[in-house]
Amino acid sequence: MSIEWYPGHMAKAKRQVIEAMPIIDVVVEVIDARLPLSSANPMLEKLRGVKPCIKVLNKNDLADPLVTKAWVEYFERQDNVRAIPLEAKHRKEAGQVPQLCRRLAPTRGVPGKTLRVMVIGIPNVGKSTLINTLAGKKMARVGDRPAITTCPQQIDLRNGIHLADTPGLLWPDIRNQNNAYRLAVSGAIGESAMDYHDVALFAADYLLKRYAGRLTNRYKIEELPDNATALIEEIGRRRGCLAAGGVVDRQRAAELLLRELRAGLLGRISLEEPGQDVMEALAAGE
Ligand SMILES: Nc1nc2c(ncn2[C@@H]2O[C@H](COP(=O)(O)OP(=O)(O)O)[C@@H](O)[C@H]2O)c(=O)[nH]1
Ligand SMILES: [Mg+2]
Repeated sequence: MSIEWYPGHMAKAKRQVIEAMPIIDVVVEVIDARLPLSSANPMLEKLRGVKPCIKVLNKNDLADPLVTKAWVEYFERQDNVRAIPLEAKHRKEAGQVPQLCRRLAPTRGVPGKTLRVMVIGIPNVGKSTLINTLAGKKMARVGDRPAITTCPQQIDLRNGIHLADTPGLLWPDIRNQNNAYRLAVSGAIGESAMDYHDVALFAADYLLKRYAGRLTNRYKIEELPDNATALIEEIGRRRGCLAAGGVVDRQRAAELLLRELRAGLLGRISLEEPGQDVMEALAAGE
């Protein structure tokens, strides 16, 4: 799962997206509904220019429905942009994507005028899953290598729409520490890249602030501690993550919290809300 981005990879991936763009009628940008900005590459806005775009807020099954609703409104205020929350492996939900493509490019998708669609996004957001669901069989490449061919093969969806079979691959902005933490919490970037306990501390701090009730429910902690370190200790104690001498094994407690959060066991949780990036930039004195 760990993704190593080198300048060479990035330049090549970007070039491939640029080369594919001229023939594309609608860009389908897949982002993670739990962290829509952190899981995007801001450069895509420039690369797609005036091309219409569908923001697929994927992994909607894991995200907080109220926050997702706010994100849909946020994105739909942008020109030429539509946003739909969905679960990529859900056939009916994914089926909304080609329908929206038609609405965004009404002159295409008729005989002689194929509507060409490309799925773009950072690693692990669900691009291949979405392509597989739309194609109806396993044909998209699985894995995170950038497209190998500069002229991607097209999948004929048999409704006037052609879908590039290799997703456009871009990278997240992990120079921003908060973005990097959110991506790590979501499972999008490899554990090797960050300290597990640090990532869990970030998650614990956020959960205490925004989803305290979920912590109480899941871990049966009536009086929640006021800080992330103490919370992880308490979760470890309650779940028997103990090392020799009966002290809490914080690493194991951290892993448990992250695993359960990612699996949706604390309920549907979003890690980012509209406007949060502005607040964070202000807090950082930028
Ligand atoms: N819960 C959930 N998991 C998803 C969804 N879509 C994809 N995934 C999972 O996310 C991981 C990455 O998916 P993949 O399609 O390979 O992402 P890609 O790197 O963008 O092509 C896989 O483990 C998928 O099963 C979704 O809608 N909900
Ligand atoms: Mg893939």
